Amino acid sequence: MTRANLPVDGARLWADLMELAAITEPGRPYTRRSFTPLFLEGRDWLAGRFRAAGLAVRMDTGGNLFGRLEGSDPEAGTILIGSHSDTVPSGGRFDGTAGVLTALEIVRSLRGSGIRLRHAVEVVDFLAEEPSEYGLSCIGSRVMAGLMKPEMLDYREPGGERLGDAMNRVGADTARLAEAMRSDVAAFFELHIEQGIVLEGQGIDLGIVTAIAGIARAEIRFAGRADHAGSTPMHLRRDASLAAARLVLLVNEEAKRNAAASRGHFVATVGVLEQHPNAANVIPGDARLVVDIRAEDHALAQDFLAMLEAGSRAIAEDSMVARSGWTVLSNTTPAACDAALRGLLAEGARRLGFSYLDLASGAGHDAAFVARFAPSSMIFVPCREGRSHCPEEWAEPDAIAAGAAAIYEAVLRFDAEHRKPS
Ligand code: HGY
Ligand code: MN
Ligand code: MN
Repeated sequence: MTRANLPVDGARLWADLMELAAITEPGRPYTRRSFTPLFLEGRDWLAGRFRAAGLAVRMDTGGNLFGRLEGSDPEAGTILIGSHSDTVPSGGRFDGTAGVLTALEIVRSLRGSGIRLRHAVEVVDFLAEEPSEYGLSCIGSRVMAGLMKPEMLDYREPGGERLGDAMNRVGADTARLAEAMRSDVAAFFELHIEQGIVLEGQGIDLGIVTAIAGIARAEIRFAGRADHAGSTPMHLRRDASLAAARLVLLVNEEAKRNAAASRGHFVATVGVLEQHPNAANVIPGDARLVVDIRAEDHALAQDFLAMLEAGSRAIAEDSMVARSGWTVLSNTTPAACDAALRGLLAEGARRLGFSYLDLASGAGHDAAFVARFAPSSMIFVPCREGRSHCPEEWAEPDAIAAGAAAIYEAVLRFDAEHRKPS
């Protein structure tokens, strides 16, 4: 898809994307994990780009980074555009960063064309959207939505650091999280790669997201007894890995059953599977699993959690081990995207001559948390073979520019039409 005369500079945007992608762990591209020195290096780079574009740079108490361009009407409120700059381990170059950098490109293009909106426009890089080593995702947007529970700040990463301390270390202020909550956001737009195969498979230029699946994550621990793998008779073993393997099977079988139940999008997997001491000739004494559940139907996800709680207890008993831990790490409801903003994105796509499709998101996004406090919308661009969360992740420059242009058009239209409720 190529369209001449887009209102944004696709080449400049692409150059930014590749420059930020180069800030990665050299040994496992593309990795810029939240709270790490590399993440902070990426943020410094972003802040520099925001300043170079003439934006006022600040960080809120939730650790979110903003670049702000004032509007002509201080009563009009703020149009927020952005995503996240942290990655999964060995992730891609576009998940999150495409949303932050298209936001920057949109503001640069508005300024470059001499357009002064009534609304202020803010580019945002939300803190730690990906599930971090502390066991929680969407940290910055969760704070903005007022949904960061105090006990979550005590979550610890394997080295023992508290999440709250890590947040303060990167510039947040966990003693003043409430100050990050906003009432001035009139609209939020997030561009993201689809991380699925629908758009590419149907040759559609853009996806307009209808709803974002709810995410539940549960941590389960089994405690058996480490013993000699060669001399311990089978009937005396208390093998934690046996219980773990049975739980993986249970998750897969029950998720497939739910997915076929025609109650909307439903998937689940065991994304974290650790056993200790993880040595060939030692019967694993301990196992730790984190189950990731996505559902459009919130009640179905709650039923699945209840099944997991009972099922893991039964598996432990049957495997002669103890279930030594059951924690629901997070449990968010599905989020609907704002119908009026979806209409503006569709109109923008039409005006630019792009095909588009309404579709739900199985992936979680900051937009789901923004939807708790402001009208929130997302536009998807195709990614090659639907691949994401891997170095093979790829999106075409023209596709990203098209998504940026559709948001640009929607922002102009929103600014012209939206009057703050008196
Ligand atoms: O896990 C997700 O759904 C998102 O990519 N963070
Ligand atoms: Mn992701
Ligand atoms: Mn993402």
